[in-house]
Amino acid sequence: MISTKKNFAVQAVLRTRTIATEDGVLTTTGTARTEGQEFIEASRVFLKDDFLPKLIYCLEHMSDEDIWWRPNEQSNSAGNLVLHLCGNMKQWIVESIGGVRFTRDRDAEFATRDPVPRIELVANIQSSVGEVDEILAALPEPALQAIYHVVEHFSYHLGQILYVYKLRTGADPAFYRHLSNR
Ligand code: NI
Repeated sequence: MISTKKNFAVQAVLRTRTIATEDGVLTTTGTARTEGQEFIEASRVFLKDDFLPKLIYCLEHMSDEDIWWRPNEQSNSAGNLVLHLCGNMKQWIVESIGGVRFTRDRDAEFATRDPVPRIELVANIQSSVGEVDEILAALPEPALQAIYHVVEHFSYHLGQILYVYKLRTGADPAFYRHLSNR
């Protein structure tokens, strides 16, 4: 859990973003000196402390059949979307910003039909987010556009995966229960 220490009053919206933890609010540290640094830190919080745990929750609460289920050939399975998120983060951040060579096979991310074991999917997304986080932690402030793309892209596909999770399990993970007064 990242604590809140507000040193100055900019970026209030990012700093007070709430996620669904039992005990409440997840924010940046408030120690960033520039808006660019605050943006980078907030992006790390989104990816590592907000999106990643939700994605792993879904994977751990679906069967392999659910993870690789697709409603039709035009729609991706949750498993394929996880492979796709890993490829996207490695290309845009790890290779483009971090300079670590990575040969992406984007088509294979969508084409894979042999179920990749859940444990491998989880390890893959964890290490991809971990590599991204390390690079962003050491980044002064360029490449905001790439970070913006990767964060919005992760959120977009996380929403699809959550939708599959609900369709297949009939369960509600209640990630946003803190926003409801019922
Ligand atoms: Ni995509």
